Amino acid sequence: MRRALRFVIALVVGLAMLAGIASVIVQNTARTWFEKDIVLRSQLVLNGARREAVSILKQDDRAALRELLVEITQDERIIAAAACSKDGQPLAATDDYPTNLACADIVKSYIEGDSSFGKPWTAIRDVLGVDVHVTALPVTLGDDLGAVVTLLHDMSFIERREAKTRYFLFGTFALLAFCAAVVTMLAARLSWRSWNQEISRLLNGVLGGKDREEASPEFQPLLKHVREFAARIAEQEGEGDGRWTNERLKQTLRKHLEGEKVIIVANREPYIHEMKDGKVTVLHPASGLVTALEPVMRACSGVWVAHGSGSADRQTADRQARLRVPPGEESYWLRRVWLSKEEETGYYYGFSNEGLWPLCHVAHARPTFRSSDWKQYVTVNKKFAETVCQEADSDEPIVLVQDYHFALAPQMIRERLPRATILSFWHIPWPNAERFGICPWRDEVLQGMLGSSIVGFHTQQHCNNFIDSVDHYLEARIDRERFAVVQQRQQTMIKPYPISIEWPNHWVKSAAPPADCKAAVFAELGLKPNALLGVGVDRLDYTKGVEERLSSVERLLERFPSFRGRFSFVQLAAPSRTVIDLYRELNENVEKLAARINERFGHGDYRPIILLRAHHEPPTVFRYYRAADVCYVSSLHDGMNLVAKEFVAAREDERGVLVLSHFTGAARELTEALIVNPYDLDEASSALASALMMPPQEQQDRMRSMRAIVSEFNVYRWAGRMLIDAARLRRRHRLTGRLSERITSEEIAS
Ligand code: ADQ
Repeated sequence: MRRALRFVIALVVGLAMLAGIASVIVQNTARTWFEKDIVLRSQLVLNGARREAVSILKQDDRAALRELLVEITQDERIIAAAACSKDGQPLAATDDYPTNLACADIVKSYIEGDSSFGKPWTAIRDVLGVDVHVTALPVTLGDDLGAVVTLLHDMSFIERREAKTRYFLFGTFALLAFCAAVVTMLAARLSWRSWNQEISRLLNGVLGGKDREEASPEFQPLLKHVREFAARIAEQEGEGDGRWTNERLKQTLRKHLEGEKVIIVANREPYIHEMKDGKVTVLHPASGLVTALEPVMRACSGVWVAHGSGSADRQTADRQARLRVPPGEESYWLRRVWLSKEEETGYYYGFSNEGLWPLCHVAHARPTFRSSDWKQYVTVNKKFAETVCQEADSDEPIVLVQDYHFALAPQMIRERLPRATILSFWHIPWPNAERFGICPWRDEVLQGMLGSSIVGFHTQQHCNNFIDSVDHYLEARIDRERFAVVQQRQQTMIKPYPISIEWPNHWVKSAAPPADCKAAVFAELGLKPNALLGVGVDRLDYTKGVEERLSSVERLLERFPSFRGRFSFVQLAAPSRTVIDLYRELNENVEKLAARINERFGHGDYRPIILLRAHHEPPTVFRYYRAADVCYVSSLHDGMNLVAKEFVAAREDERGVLVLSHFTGAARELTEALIVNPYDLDEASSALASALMMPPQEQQDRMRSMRAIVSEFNVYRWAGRMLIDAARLRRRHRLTGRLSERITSEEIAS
């Protein structure tokens, strides 16, 4: 529609210019015609009086001549007349004849003009500030020129007619422009709707496997491309068509990787056992990585190697630090790794979260690198690499190394298990080469990661940045066509795999209907039934833009007073990394900011900001997603952001609006969200206002389209694509391995 509008504006401007040009042309042509008309009229008038004029001239009766001229000026447009002798002397003139049109000049001009043929001489003269048309005509006596009669015409009627013509012309063009605009907008609207319907029908047909779907001739080329594209994707994904599910992921593992056990290495464990009031409780950590990988592990079985950080973790694991999870379902092993206080401080809080985390996020926090932290980082990576090797039950296991906590582990595992298939996934952004160069151990970090068979990022941009960093700092061959780094005989593919969430989502399945969730949340928060609710769900991390988010709510209430007393924003904020000063400061700042906004706009029971600073279990988080009118994800920089996708998954009712930061990986996929720059408080507050006022039909259209994306591009697809790529690499390595073994044995034999 915006394009149609642009077209209409261009059309109106074009027509206005056309009207201008047409008006000039018409004006000039009309003026020439009118002037010719005046001359013709003058000739006619004089011809009518010619006989009488000749006789008067012969008698040299000047009084009669003047009377004749007065009679001639009875014509409504002739304003004055004069008769001059052939030698330029005045013979007679009407009273109004201007003195500045002297007979001498007129007769001279007439004679010097084309008078030999008896033609009139014409001119436009200024008489007392008014344009007057002058026609000088001959009256002959035999062969001799008896006199020159000058007739003056009023030209103001020409100007009046020109103005009328201009007015009419512009009116016609304006009407034309209006009709064209209406027709264009209608045509755009109708064709947009029918194109949309046709394209969705065709895409549904192709994606749903109805390959024989009939398409109208103009859509045939498009359909051909879509089919080719779908076939290419299906080929890339290895297996037929249809949606990725946990079952399909299991089959992929069985078919392509011969049911090989998958070992995941991640800092965070999926289930943390905590001792609370003398009782052991299980916690699901607030972590995007866990949210994404846990369903994958439930589908693949295998082992999850993680730091055992809970206060009751030791007592719930066996002597090898292992236990079956999920509680009650027991589909895979959790292998806990015990870390000392110094190891945790140096490796986790220090090098990982004070060094690499701020290095990789553009969120205005300075990275801190300490050699003591680096030492612990190396030690802990070794510890995890050893644990992986203990857990591997073949010499070519499939290892999924997760995130920036384990940049060195891939190379360490490779040294011990050269035939292992190691997939590393970096869950946060990768900075540009210049920024990455800040890290004093940049070469070691890169070298460690290049022990992987595949290094994955959320976006192509992060892959490009990684390749550039390798190019800047290491001696390696970059194969830009296949997007791979080659060092000696080791090749590492660099590929984007945008992560997602499970679909169908088991937290959604077990949640109450949205209306019940809304009633429960409104009762919990003491909101009035007509209140409007916004939600934010985050670890309290400076990259998530929580301060900017609360300030946008403040700006909304400043700019749109109708929301005061009615709109509340609930922020579920899980305290995170509070050992680090910056995070403690953030906690305090957010609390102060919320209090200030509440002070400013709150009254009675009404609080615009409701800050629930705690870890919440997933059923609570999903209840809030389902109760909210709007969810605002305002990250200043985020690899993907799964909160956005969880909100979409939670809204089975196809209601609610997602306002999403442009600086998240998710913004590239969820284009039907209201995408904002979280730093621009005016833009963000306008988006919040639009979200709160959005008609239900538009909410449904946007939500439906985002749900289609998240369900299609779910986490099983993410894992499946990586595992299929891994299987391909394994096959290739086995073939080249066999080939080189054969060559070596033939060499030995000869
Ligand atoms: P995170 O930075 O942890 O992940 P995100 O992707 O938003 O961020 O996931 C957060 C998860 O924690 C969600 O599942 C959410 O429900 C949960 N959560 C948040 N706040 C909570 C709270 N108060 N209580 C309970 N649960 C809460 C990193 C990267 C991301 C990337 C993921 C996955 O920073 O960019 O999307 O990994 O790759």
